[in-house]
Amino acid sequence: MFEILSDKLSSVFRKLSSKGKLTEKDIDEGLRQVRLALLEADVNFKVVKDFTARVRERSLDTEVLQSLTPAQQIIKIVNEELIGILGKEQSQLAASAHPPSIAMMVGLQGSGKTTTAAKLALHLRRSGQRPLLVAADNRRPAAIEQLVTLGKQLDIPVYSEAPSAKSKDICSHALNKAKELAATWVIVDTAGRLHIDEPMMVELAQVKQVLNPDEVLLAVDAMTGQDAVRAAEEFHSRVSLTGLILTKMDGDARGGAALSIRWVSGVPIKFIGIGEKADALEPFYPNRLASRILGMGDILTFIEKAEATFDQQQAKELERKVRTASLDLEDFLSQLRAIKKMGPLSQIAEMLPGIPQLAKQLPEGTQEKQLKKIEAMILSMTPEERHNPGIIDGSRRRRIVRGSGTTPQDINQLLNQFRQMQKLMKMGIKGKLPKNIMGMFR
Ligand SMILES: Nc1nc2c(ncn2[C@@H]2O[C@H](COP(=O)(O)OP(=O)(O)OP(=O)(O)O)[C@@H](O)[C@H]2O)c(=O)[nH]1
Ligand SMILES: [Mg+2]
Repeated sequence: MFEILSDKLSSVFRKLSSKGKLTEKDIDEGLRQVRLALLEADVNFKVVKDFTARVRERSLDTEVLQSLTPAQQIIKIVNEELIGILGKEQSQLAASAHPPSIAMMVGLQGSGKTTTAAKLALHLRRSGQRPLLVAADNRRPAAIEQLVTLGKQLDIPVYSEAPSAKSKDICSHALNKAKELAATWVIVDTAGRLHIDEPMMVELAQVKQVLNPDEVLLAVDAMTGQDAVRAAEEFHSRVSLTGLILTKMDGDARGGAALSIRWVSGVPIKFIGIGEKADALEPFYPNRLASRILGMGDILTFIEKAEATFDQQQAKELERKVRTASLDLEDFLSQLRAIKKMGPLSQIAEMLPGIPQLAKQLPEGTQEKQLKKIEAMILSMTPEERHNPGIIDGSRRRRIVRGSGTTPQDINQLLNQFRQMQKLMKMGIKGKLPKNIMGMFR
């Protein structure tokens, strides 16, 4: 989503870095390009203005200008200010002191309320909660059915009534059900409209009164750009939101909504939706998104995913190997398999520094095939070759090609990738990568 913006910003920083000492003129020229890049990404103009003014003021500080690496200082400032407009700290769900805690999903039609309600329930259950989903969208019978089906798939209870019931009644009955089930969270799906209108707001206000929710979460479609920002402002003024969930962040929107909505509406972004599946929901971290935009890769998110996927034993062993830089192709294969379990490769790749470029070169849908090929090649190697790929010469390569049904180029590519990875590991050992990447296998 942030690729174009990210590319443009990198090129501005590269130019600044190549200059060494910077003058006010250099900074203004750099900032002019930053401003254009942000506007092109559909970021709200007020946000852009405020942001560039702050970066400019801080960059012109003599300490920055006279430092040995002014460009890097400026990148640091841009990073901090980006985090600022994205909301500074991570904003968590507010749980009630007296469970069940109650979250009400609101949003325009098609913004992702129902899907997100189910995702949220799954997220909560994974963190040890007992969620109950409530189908209070009685405008479309299919909407109730949709939530019931999602609940069945995830094995999460759903409270629903006939479509003729009033949503506020459904909600009050659902609260009884929650007590009966000893649920710790109640997540209520409500009806959307194409546009914000009076009947919807009246209904939401009624439901809110019955529920007295701890969280009123607006699902906003990140693909709709500044319309999403306007919707957030309006919903907030009518039903007092406690949080935003930006959905469809996996789409190819330019990112303007994500970069403006917190600043304009004043409501924190709590989660982002990154796919249609039930586990495609992530807590929102302003600092991680900022470093992703600045091309530093979202290492922390990656680590969390890795932590959830690798098992402990395997993790310990890998950590030892990373520490001693004795990773071999066998490990490479098991890592690739584990990474695949974490989600689509392109999504994972986007989170790693330097890899987004690489990910772009991977044609969509070839990942599965690619992995199979890699598997076949590694399986066609002798244990010695897997352990010490350096010994693979022309004749060994020909044997592997025959055994795996691939081409010599495939083998070379694999060996190159492997060498790259080893280099990365070695850099990590020398402390060039953030310490946290070492925690990835813990
Ligand atoms: N790619 C992608 N699709 C999403 C995401 N969240 C929701 N969707 C899709 O968006 C469509 C609409 O989602 P719903 O959850 O039904 O939206 P809704 O707000 O409940 O819609 P109404 O009930 O009609 O108002 C569905 O096809 C979802 O699969 C996301 O994060 N990424
Ligand atoms: Mg719905």
